[in-house]
Amino acid sequence: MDQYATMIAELLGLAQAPNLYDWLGMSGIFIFVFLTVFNFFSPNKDSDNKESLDAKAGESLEEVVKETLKEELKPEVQTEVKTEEKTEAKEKKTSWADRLLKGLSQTRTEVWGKVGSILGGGNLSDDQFEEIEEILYTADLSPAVVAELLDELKTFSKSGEKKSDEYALFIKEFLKSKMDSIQKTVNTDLYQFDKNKKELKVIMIVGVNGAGKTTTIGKLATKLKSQGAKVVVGACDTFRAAAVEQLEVWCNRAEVDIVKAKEGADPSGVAFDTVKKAVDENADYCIIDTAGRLHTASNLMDELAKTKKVMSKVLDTAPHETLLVVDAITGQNALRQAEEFNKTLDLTGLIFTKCDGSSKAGSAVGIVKQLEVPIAYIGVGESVDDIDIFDLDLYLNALLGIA
Ligand SMILES: Nc1nc2c(ncn2[C@@H]2O[C@H](COP(=O)(O)OP(=O)(O)OP(=O)(O)O)[C@@H](O)[C@H]2O)c(=O)[nH]1
Ligand SMILES: [Mg+2]
Repeated sequence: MDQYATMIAELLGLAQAPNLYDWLGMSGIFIFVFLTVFNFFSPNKDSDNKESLDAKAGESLEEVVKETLKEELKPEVQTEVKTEEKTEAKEKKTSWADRLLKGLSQTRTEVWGKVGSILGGGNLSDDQFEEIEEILYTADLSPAVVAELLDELKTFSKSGEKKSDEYALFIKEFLKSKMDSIQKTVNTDLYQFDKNKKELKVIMIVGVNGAGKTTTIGKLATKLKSQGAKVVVGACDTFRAAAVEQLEVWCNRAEVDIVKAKEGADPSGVAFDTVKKAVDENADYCIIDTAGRLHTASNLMDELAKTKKVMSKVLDTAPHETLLVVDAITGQNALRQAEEFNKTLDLTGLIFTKCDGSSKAGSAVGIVKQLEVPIAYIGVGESVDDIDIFDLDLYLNALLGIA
């Protein structure tokens, strides 16, 4: 042992064999050098991340990279990323939801807001239920629907104290149950152009004066064209020259073809020519505008029936859809109109317009239930984006203020 100590002493240039303190010092130096060398060759942070990436192999690459980056970002940068993501998602998802929410704001505040504040107040008296009944009538729900809803609300309120948002959900489920099965019968071809389905769809649009037929056709033609469909529009409102001009402005803007005739021409003839052009040119959609008329004017209703029949002479399945445009402002009176149009034309759907600026948007429930005809589209303004598919959940949430 002594000879090793003497060797080390010589190597280190020490005058004598190392004592205990020399050993301790040397061990310290050795440990320091070892740790430095070990740390240099050891796996670094990148490979740690690689391992965690491998572990997340089941997730999408994009998500994993995002998560990994986020973990490494400073807290303030993370907050920015989150806010940006939220804004992007909101813009994509809720632009129509926002329009609808805004459009239905009058009905929501004037009807459901008031009902909700009474219901949320706890123990309800008969007087309060009478007040609720009166408010519900202003939404133009049908009397039968109001009576049934009141009964259900009374039973629900007896089962213990509830908050107003619990009542809102209860009312939503009630209204949904009245419309859901009918809404499921909407033909989805109306919503979304499928380029693989090379089949012409002829859509006839009818309604009373000023309901919003021409504007709706303009919006729909724009929507379908932007999906890549070839659209031909027929100006069968030959009653007024201005009606053709109005439709022409929409068609030019949407860059779709229009078939028109002179003022006073037979609307059936224009309908015939339009469907023929659509067939000959392999169009995807053919939309027929008609002159507004009162449902009580039997000669004008007969004229509509004739226009409808003529289309089937060109294409025996046409028109595939006969849609009644209903102005929400009309409220319960719209039910009478809808019944008459349905009798003459066998409607396949409704388009609910002008839901903005009216507190009677609730009339949709009664009309759908009574007529057993679904709502295909809902309009909440005059601009081209103010129309979309009638989504029952979205509609009821917007109506009742459910987030
Ligand atoms: N606020 C609002 N206005 C609308 C909506 N839809 C249509 N309008 C307006 O209602 C008015 C009548 O619309 P039209 O499209 O001409 O109605 P129409 O049914 O074709 O009328 P006639 O051809 O005269 O029977 C126009 O001023 C439209 O801009 C809507 O959803 N909301
Ligand atoms: Mg018109």
